[in-house]
Amino acid sequence: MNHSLLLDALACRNTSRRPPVWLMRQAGRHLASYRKIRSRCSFLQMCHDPALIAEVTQLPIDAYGLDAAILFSDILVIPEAMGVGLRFEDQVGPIIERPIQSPQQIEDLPPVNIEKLQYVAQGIALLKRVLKIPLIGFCGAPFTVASYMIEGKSSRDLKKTKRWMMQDPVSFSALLNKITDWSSAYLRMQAASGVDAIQIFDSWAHFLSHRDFRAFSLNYMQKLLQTVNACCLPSILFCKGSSVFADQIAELSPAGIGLDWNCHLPKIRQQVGDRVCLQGNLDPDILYAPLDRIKDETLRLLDDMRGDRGFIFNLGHGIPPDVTEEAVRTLVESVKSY
Ligand code: 1CP
Repeated sequence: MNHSLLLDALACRNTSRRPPVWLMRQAGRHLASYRKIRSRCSFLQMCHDPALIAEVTQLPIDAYGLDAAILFSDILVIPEAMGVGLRFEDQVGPIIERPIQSPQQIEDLPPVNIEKLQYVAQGIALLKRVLKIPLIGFCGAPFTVASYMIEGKSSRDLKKTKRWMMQDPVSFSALLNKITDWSSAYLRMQAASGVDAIQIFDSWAHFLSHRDFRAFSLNYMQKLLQTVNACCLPSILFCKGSSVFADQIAELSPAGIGLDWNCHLPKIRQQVGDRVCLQGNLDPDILYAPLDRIKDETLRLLDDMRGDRGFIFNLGHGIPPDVTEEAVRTLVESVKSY
């Protein structure tokens, strides 16, 4: 893939009239075609089946003509491969069957065995045969993945995780190191299978103070970034909280920073200089607004970033599952016809 809007923007040299556009959670429940497949199998069955990985990854590309595909999978396939047990319950979300409750359980976690994630490599190989646009691979940031392994499910406040971090930072770091080792091997496997870029999701970074973000999240993402750099792929670090952590993230020199919707992107551009790509950052809930308002807000952001060679249009977090396809199409078409 020598030339694409996405890869140009990640290299800060997109000189076309518009930025590339893709959307976090583009392959999700808001799509009728997704819900149809999902009605006959569970979410995890979809994640484990290479043919379904390939099919579902392409659903939003066929529906909207986006500029990049993101691998259909989940950040929690790593804890699953680490043996803690995973299931997804409707209306509840992910459940870790044997959450981490003692330092001994961290010691007992198995060494990296990437064979367990071979189905992802097979899904990527199938996709690379047919996709004409870049494929983004991904994993979760070790801090966010650790929080699910400790909490055992989605949490509003990450109390167990932060209590552990405050009371016993040594064993907490041991857990982060183990997740980092698995994630590095996983990213190498994705790179070897043919992904064109990597995004790392730190969805719960905003629960951390400025200093703890560096100690317990950024330092581990830096290791993952080194892995991705060694594979010669561009990386995007997305953090919920990147509005406040952007300067710290920029210090690591990723190709791109994914911004949540709290910040004004031109201000972040001033802050971090022009050698890093910025991705974002409409409030995902704009997709509940009337179509003309969606269009106006999309154009406002495009005007804000007009002429910026390193800008990728996206939301500030994932597409909500209950918005209409018409809303998403309005957004994408407003970008593409800019
Ligand atoms: O019931 C269903 O059909 C499952 C819904 C669903 C989907 C479509 C889940 C469950 N995960 C996904 C796909 C997914 N997850 C992708 C696919 C590519 C895409 O289209 O974007 C990606 C990149 C993820 C990553 C992911 N999973 C994150 C990080 C990104 C983010 O949204 O912050 C997190 C935190 C998860 C955990 C997860 N997976 C699913 C749920 C319901 C949750 C929990 C979310 C929470 O705790 O609030």
